[in-house]
Amino acid sequence: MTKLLLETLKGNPGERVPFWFMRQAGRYLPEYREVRNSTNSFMEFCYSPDKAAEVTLQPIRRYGMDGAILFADILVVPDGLGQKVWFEKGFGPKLDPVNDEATFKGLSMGAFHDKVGNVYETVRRLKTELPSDVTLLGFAGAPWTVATYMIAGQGSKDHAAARQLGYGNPELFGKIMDMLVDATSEYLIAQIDAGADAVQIFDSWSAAIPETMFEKWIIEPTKEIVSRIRAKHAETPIIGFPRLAGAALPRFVDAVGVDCVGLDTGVPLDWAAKEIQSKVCVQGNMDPHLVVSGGDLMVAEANRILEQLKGGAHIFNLGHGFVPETPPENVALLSETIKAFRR
Ligand code: 1CP
Repeated sequence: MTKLLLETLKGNPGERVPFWFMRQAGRYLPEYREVRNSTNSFMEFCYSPDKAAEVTLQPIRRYGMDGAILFADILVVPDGLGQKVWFEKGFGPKLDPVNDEATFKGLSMGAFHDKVGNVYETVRRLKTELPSDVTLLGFAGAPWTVATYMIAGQGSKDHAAARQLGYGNPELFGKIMDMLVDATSEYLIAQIDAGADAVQIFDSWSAAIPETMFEKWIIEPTKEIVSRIRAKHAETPIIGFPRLAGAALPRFVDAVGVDCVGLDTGVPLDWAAKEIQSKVCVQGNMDPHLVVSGGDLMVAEANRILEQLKGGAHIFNLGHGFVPETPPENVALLSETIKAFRR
């Protein structure tokens, strides 16, 4: 059976616009919370193929998305490199910070694939369990975004610790980024080997970076990852998502060579149609907070997005992930609205 989402990524859109949602598996679903509550730690959950495959399938059963995103987290990569990573209830991720030569020495690729191998097993299971018309998406965080957590030891507002290390000790920062390029490339290639149809690289924190640093910290490492993936899997589409990159988006698309780019909620769509969709597939960009209130305004916005991007390849998605307070019935209405649209 043809996979509409995969075909659209390859530049062959059909009449219907394919869709999936960032954080489509997550706390807004009661069946997710049930599985989540049956595990001790979030990392253990990511490394449990049965549970991770189950929560990946849950939203597909409910809503019939065209794409299923592997359940895991971007912080699996630092964990695989030997950094201590854990999630604290009500706080979010915590890591033993890597911010000097001594802490950097604790990282290595040595045990990486053994440590994260259960994620590849989740992909293999999903490959056999998913309906044949659903595209299986693998993913990883981009080096810059993952480095912001590794260096600060937690999520942070302005990513001050990573920026300051990048400026103040470019040699050490460069070593961290190089290791992330190696690990992320191998990690994504292994996901594709295991059965992922396409992969997305999340650069959630690429906002407000000076253009010289955008080139070094965002474009160069992502471009290198894309070229290493292409050397092994030339046919597998790659989605880039440099969130909040704004006017730097066309440069990102041209330089990195992605097949599709995720648009965050603030990107004006007439501009995106002209400057980006004329070259590659675009994905996005409904405000996740509008799905909390739902109703006529959500339906009207969904139809506006679909209309504005109907001239080329478009995958409907959010501009960022669902928030936990999203009512599941609003996701149902949004899904039906997208399915009813014809280009
Ligand atoms: O207890 C829980 O259930 C925690 C919520 C949660 C979930 C559902 C976390 C913790 N991670 C995930 C899964 C996840 N994370 C997926 C797969 C599920 C899906 O999308 O359906 C994906 C693709 C991610 C990616 C991820 N993790 C990103 C990039 C995308 C984005 O949202 O910007 C980032 C930044 C993370 C880090 C992370 N993981 C979890 C938390 C609370 C955070 C911190 C976010 C922050 O700093 O604000």
